[in-house]
Amino acid sequence: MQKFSGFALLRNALGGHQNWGHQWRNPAPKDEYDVVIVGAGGHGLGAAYYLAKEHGITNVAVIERGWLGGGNTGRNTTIIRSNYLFDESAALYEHSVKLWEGLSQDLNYNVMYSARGVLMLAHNHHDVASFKRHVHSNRLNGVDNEWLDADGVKAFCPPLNIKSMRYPILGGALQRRGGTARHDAVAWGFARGASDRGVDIIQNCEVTGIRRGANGAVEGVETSRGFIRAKKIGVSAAGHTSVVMSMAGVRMPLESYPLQALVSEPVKPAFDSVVMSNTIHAYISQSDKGEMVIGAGTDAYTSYSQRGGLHITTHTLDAICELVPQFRRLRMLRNWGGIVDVTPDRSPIIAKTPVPGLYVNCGWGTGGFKATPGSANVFAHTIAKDAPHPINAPFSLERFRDGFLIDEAAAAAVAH
Ligand code: FAD
Ligand code: PYC
Repeated sequence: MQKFSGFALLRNALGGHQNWGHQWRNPAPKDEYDVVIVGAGGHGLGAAYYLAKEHGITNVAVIERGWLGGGNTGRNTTIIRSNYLFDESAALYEHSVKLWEGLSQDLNYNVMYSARGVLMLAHNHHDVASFKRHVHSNRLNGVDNEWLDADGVKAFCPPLNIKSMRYPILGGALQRRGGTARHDAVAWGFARGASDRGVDIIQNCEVTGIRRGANGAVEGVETSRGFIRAKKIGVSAAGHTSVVMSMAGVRMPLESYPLQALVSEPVKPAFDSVVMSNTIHAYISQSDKGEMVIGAGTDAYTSYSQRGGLHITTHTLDAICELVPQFRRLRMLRNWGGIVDVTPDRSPIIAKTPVPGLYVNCGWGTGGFKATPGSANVFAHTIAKDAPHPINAPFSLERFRDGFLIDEAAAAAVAH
């Protein structure tokens, strides 16, 4: 694999940047693999990377119906944080943040992780009580989070209007280690690292069926490029997980909704943190290109179309204009949607399934980007060992049967 270093940059600059090699191979599918992963988003590619790196399992294919990183991985607003309420979630999301902190070095690929602080705003007394509870719970779990009063919010993020609005800001919960990363780079970095270790990434190849043998175990996947035999199959298909799992006869406790985001025209650096408000349905940060990255809550109806209702985004822009009045004259550049897979308790499922050899990583809803390295890491463990890692053991399918729910609706921070 071509290494990125100061020296390599200099050498390639002298050559006019014409000599960089391809970052991953583009092979034809083999007849058989030890593991097939369905979905080349960050979670699927990351699982393949950790299967190869940590478990020595390299006869792996990641099968993607479109292009790698073209799903929610390439459509999200890149917020990273681990300020979830329950012990199980804190362990999972904090595992991920710790991996983010060293990911660029691990992959030798700059994922542009920027710990610029994530501030969650409180606009009413319920918000204040709820966020303070999160702060205390997080600190007990060793996760950084601090309460700021209204003046503290203003000092941390001066562009915010804290008083002259319908729901004034009463305070906020700040996780300073939270922030953002470059979404495409995460997919590309994992793809590069996995491919270099022997993983085949097969793009433009749709999984259309899952074949099971007489004993019920998986035998392989039917695809638009023919049948591919596999001893194990890991499904990481986000909004289309229910569709793929139904191919094996497994009904999932998931609903799929559109979630929209938009960006403004690029402007000079004006907003150096991430601010979220669940109560008035808006969140905002500034990308490295200068665009304001803005998002809303989910649309109210289930759908597989990667677009949503215009009234959702206009409502969010109303909220942004109240929060940061100086942005009233910004023009919006692009708007898009992704399909997010939501569980009844707003926590993910990373688990074995009732079908031998079939594993699933889904239910990330509006919040799985932050979890990409951590989830991929424990999903790889689950596939390799045919047993969950202690971190993802609580995130089983059976919890919906047995009632051990992990209700993170408040920490999801995006209304859905
Ligand atoms: P994806 O990247 O969607 O990958 C799944 C892949 O499976 C897709 O590429 C798809 O094409 C493929 N696939 C599906 N069906 C098949 C098939 N039959 N055959 C082959 N391939 C198939 N999370 C955060 O933590 N922070 C945020 O700020 C944030 N903002 C968001 C904003 C928006 C607008 C959206 C839509 C989501 C946001 N999320 C956020 C959620 C986050 O994007 C997702 O949880 C996460 O990216 C999921 O990653 P993934 O790899 O599981 O899925
Ligand atoms: O989970 O932090 C999050 C998030 C922000 C925007 C969408 N999801």
